[in-house]
Amino acid sequence: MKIEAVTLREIQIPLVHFFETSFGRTSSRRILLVTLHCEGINAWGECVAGEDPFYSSEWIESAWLTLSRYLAPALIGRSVSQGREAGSLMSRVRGHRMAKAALENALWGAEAQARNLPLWKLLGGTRREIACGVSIGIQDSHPQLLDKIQTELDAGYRRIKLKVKPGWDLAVLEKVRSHWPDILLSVDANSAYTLDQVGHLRQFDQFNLLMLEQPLWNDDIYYHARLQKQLRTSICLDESIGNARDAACAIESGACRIINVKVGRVGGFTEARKVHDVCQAQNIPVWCGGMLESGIGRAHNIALSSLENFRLPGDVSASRRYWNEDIIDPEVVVSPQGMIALSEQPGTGYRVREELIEKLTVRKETLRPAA
Ligand code: OSB
Ligand code: MG
Repeated sequence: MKIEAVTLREIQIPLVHFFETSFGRTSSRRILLVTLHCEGINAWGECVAGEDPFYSSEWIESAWLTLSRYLAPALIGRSVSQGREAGSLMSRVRGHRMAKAALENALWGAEAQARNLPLWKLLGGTRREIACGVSIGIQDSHPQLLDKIQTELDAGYRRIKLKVKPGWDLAVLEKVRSHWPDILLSVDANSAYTLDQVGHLRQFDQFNLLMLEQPLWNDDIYYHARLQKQLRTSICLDESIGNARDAACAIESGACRIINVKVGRVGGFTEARKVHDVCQAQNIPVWCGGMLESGIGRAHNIALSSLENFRLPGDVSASRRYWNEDIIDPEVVVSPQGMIALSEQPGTGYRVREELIEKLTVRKETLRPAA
């Protein structure tokens, strides 16, 4: 399969409802999409870098520049038959894992199409359906949050995750637990606390949480290990895990008991599978995180979630929670039992709606081999 050209584009789409974390509120997304043009196959990838460098140092502008100057040129003109070959072609560039993942994942999709296989099978998945949870952002008021939780429970979701930060934590949890004493409930702090708040964090233990996600610094493992020793609640790491070595280190040091795998955060499917395997060997469950993806990234998350050690419900939920109209067909639907079925179709199993994408596109650049 020869990679003849790569198209980068930015689309803009409003979210159905704003999403607020400890680092800020997002109401509309700017999403960088890539298309690999490979001898008649067009394969799509999504870069999950945000509008701002707040969740990670990568953001849409750094990703665009790195893709156009370095990463796409490293692939264009090359004959590559497997998604896993992308990593070594791009390895000269340090970091920029979300930018790399967009291309690598598109290449895995191209390989699946070329081999006429569902992407999830190519990745080694075994599950025919995946369990879904939801991530609910910080709201303007407690009643608004309780309403949202009720809506998601009614829709069948199997785990509720709440964003927390100082001032939106213990009182919120008390209310939620008094309404729903038994639901599977977790919280995500996105690094909003420090180790000297251990006394405060220990109070989370009374709420029987499935996990406390990324309480401390985004790049830290060591102090999470110190914290985990003082908590009954299981810590889950998200931001801190950039590759399989980080996962091994976090597990060995006791920094967490659960790991959130985001394919963009670790640089693509190849590394995501390695993180999965390291965790599986140590009996640490993983689940698939989300980055408010469009259907293209969402379809990739679904395929990844079919691997065996994705044992907890992920943040992979229905298209309609995010978008009035998704850019794939069919859109992602979640059953009343809170499950998403894997498709038997070759590739991702979702058709990319190119006409709609064209309408949403605000910039576009096609990179071809230098003459
Ligand atoms: O920390 O998991 C996170 C969204 C943007 C950035 C970071 C995170 C999130 C989410 C949203 O929690 C998950 C989703 O896509 O629904
Ligand atoms: Mg998180």
